[in-house]
Amino acid sequence: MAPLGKLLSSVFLALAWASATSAAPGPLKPHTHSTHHTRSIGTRGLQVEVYNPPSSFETFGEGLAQPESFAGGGLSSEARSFVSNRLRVDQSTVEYRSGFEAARGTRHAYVRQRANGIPFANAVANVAFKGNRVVTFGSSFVRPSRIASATPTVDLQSVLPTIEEQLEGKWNNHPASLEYLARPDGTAALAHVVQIQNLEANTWYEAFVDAHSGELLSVTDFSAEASYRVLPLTKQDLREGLELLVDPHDPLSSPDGWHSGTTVTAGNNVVAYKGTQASTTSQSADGLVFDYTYNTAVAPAQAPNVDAARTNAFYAINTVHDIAYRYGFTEASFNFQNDNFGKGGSGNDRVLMSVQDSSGTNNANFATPPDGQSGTCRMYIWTTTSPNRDGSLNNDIIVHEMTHGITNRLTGGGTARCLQTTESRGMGEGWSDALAEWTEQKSEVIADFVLAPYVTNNPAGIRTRPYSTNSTTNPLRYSNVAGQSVVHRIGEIWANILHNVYASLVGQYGWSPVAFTNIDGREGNIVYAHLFFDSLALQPCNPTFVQARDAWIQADLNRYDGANKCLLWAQFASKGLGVNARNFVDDFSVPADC
Ligand SMILES: [Ca+2]
Ligand SMILES: [Ca+2]
Ligand SMILES: [Ca+2]
Ligand SMILES: [Zn+2]
Repeated sequence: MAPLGKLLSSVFLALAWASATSAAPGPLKPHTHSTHHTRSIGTRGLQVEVYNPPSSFETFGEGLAQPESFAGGGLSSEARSFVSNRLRVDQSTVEYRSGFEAARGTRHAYVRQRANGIPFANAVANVAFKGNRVVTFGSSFVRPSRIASATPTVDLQSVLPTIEEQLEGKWNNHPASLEYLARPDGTAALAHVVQIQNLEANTWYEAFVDAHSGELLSVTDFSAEASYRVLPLTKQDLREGLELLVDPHDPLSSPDGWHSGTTVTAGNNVVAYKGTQASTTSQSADGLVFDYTYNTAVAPAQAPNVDAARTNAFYAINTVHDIAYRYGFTEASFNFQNDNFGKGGSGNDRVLMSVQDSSGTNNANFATPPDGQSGTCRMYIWTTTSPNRDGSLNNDIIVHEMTHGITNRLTGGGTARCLQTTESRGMGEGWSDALAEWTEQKSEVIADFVLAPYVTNNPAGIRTRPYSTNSTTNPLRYSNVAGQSVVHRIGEIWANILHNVYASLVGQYGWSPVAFTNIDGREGNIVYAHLFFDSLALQPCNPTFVQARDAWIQADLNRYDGANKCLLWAQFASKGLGVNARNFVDDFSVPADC
């Protein structure tokens, strides 16, 4: 039995709540979306219902003046005074937990409910002060119908093996604690709180174990990962095999994740769909699992292939978004996002990724309107094989298309009007091939690159020649632009020049396996990507080959103090883009100081 004092404080709490003002949350509600979440755990699909009491929230504009008696005690004291007064509960039931002072003098305090000297895990409140006035107040404090005894009758050690077995992990030795847990039936349970982790499965839970029954009451999932069966971006196409990737999003580039609260292939950066934007792929299991295999024996449009296609397209566009973000294609530089998180640029323009689009075959395209309007990518079925093949399982096609969006937005400041001449559109095709090639490198080995051999089942791919450092394999030069009006053929000339620039930089500085997320390395593939993105924003509207070359040279001066000037000139000049190149007449000379 609990000591008398503790019983009294429980009684006091219940009475206090009976006279609470409208500021307090109302009676506990039946099951609702905002308070309950059923979590499926582990390989056996254990169902655990997680409950959080409803939160009230009030905003006070210019703020509520606080009584003089509250002031001057510091944030902890002021917050506890306000909360206990506002909710009409004893100050001993309000425990200060944390706080900080933000920009412009706003002070934030976080408190939690306490009973019998023990804190609640899920009954909390937050107060913001501006000066000495309260500007907001949120609370999920509860009015329990019954509060369990503060003294455990089941000790943790005796039930730990069962909990570990249920959660398919092990206690990670983080000290266990004792907390109250507000329950959906209106009672407050006493819980042992213990962390259970499984390093192999990448799971990490905080378990709430009833200290009087030993029952697993609730869990906190620290990992919040998502998983997708896809072609990692370094793989070219389906022949290399799908893999289940866990949590591939880059938290710097996509701070709100890829789904923005949905459980389908739609989020802040892209919606991947077929037919209508509502026709997305749903998670295959709770917890943002998108695990769809691909059956090569049946047509792309047949299950499960369309789900595999939407999942891979969603993954690939998001991944290119995240990589490009690191290298400078951000909200402020006109990227594709619905929510720009207040970081500049125009939002509401995530990529609309139409998978197995019915408007064509044997191709793909990307339409780039100005910043603030969604880019639209149409991916088609390829019909030369039986069964047909799907461009959405060919990563270099997806990256090629997404790169059109990047180059059209970064050149000329987001107007989408600055890659419109034959020459600049041609280079647009080249940048798209070149970035696809860059993403599919797996080592420092420089190999010839063939674009999209899978969809046509043709080892020669869909361009006239491989991109190569061997000028017999690929003899294209600047002068080949003359008289060429097919933009993809012009693109091949530019992409082959960039292939040679890439090869030279990697030969000089080596290759980083983490270039997608670590942009600070000095390896050649990272240097290349920086110059690639930097030059796009520098070059003029509707650039020529000569101007695009000059933008690379200047980008290197800006970022690396010109450390690579002569390396770059050597590669450009080797393809006829030397210092005196103009009007599609080759020149092989480099500056005098190189
Ligand atoms: Ca995670
Ligand atoms: Ca994550
Ligand atoms: Ca935008
Ligand atoms: Zn293209």
